[in-house]
Amino acid sequence: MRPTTSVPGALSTRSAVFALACVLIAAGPGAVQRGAIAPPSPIGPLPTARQLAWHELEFYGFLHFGINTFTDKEWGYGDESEALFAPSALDARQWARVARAAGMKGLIITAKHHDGFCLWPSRFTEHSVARSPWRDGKGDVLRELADACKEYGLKMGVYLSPWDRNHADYARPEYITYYRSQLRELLAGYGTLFEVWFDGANGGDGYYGGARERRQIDNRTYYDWPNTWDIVRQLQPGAVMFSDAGPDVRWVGNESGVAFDTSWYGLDRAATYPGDANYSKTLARGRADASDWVPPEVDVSIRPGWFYHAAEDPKVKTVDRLLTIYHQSVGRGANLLLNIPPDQRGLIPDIDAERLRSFRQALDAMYATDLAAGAKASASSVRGGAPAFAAARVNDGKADTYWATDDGVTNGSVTLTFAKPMRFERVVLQEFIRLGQRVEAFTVEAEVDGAWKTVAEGTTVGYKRIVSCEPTTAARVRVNITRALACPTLATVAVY
Ligand code: FUL
Repeated sequence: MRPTTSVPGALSTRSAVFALACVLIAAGPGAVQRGAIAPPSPIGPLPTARQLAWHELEFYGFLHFGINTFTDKEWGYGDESEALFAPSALDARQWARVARAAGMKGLIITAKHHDGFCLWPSRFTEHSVARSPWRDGKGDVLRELADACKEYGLKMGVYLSPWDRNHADYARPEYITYYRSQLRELLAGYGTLFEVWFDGANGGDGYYGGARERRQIDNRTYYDWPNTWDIVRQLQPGAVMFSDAGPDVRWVGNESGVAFDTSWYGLDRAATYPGDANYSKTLARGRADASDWVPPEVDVSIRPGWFYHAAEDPKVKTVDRLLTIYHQSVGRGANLLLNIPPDQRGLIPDIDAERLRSFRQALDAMYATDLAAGAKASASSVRGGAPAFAAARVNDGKADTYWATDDGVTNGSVTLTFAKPMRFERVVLQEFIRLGQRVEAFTVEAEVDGAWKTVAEGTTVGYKRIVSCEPTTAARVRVNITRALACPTLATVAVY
């Protein structure tokens, strides 16, 4: 029967929807679910699930450790005797404790550096810990690290240098088979890995099984990367892969601990390859209109070198320097991979460990109280007028709710009103990156003595952006998105 309003007692479909809407509105804003007003359409390249999980890590450690630790070098030639590897007190649990106390979420270790020496007893070479005096040749650094990471709740990653100055077959096709066999060993043998690190340094002179010569390879073709990457996808589907050019995480283009001020996650993967000499100059900064989501990782050492050298003990970076690095990496939407090299004992030196503890304390003190929590939030406009996208989503403590504007509205502002004037010097912003990176420019204003004053400004936001200003006391703070690629989203505005 076709329902009509003229039949008493019968409800048309239209009026049933109307009645339901009345019930929802009467029940208050909490009852109106997102979906009533559609979220913004995603734009540009988008992060995969494994990349989203990676963004959330923000900060983790790098362990450069191996033959170089005992020869006082940065790059071993590949002819070093395995007998040199003799840490007197190696304790991976100490590494994990230091990392945890520093607030790191994981550790990535040089399972094999350019010299070819393996920190695990690989079945495919004799150039490994199995031939060293350490633990009578029965040790496995990777195993000990995996156990320690598990115990201390850290994630683990591996660095497996493609360049191998020890291997006789390097630069020949046979070496690729060897490299992949080693990779499989690592991927299958040590539990879940969060990141696999493919270094860009390649070719040149080396021992090469006694040949002692110079060998060049073609970066673009020799490694046949797509097929190596497939192995990682098969054996560790949750792991991101780092290289100069991705595929999941890209190099930031320098080793001094600084991400670009304007930092887009987009990179045209097809336009580059690991070891691309032009990469730092042209591609490292990312592009708004590129096709792939490949966010930058900032790798930097707490010391001048990557490996431990006693002579560098007085040169461990200061807390101030580490804080600057943090703000120029995590504060610019990149992740921070901070190298903390173990010494000849196989321990992270006290001086580094102490520095990291002080760094963490300083950071925790800086970000102890978010003044935005509990502030009243209002916005210039709200997407569809819907509570699901209201200003209050920026300070509800949830990363998966966000303020958004209507389609076509590419600027707007969120104002936070505190119960009383508050002194602050930092503002943290986060976009809801599942919908893409959208913000191109923003300013932060404070209402001082009744007048709005710009205290900070910036360009891209992405997963996280931290801007600082002169210490300012104000009862109201306003974040203006002045330019965006599409209607902007803000998941977080925090004030410290
Ligand atoms: C570079 C390497 O050559 C260094 O030795 C170090 O491992 C650094 C992280 O990457 O390309």
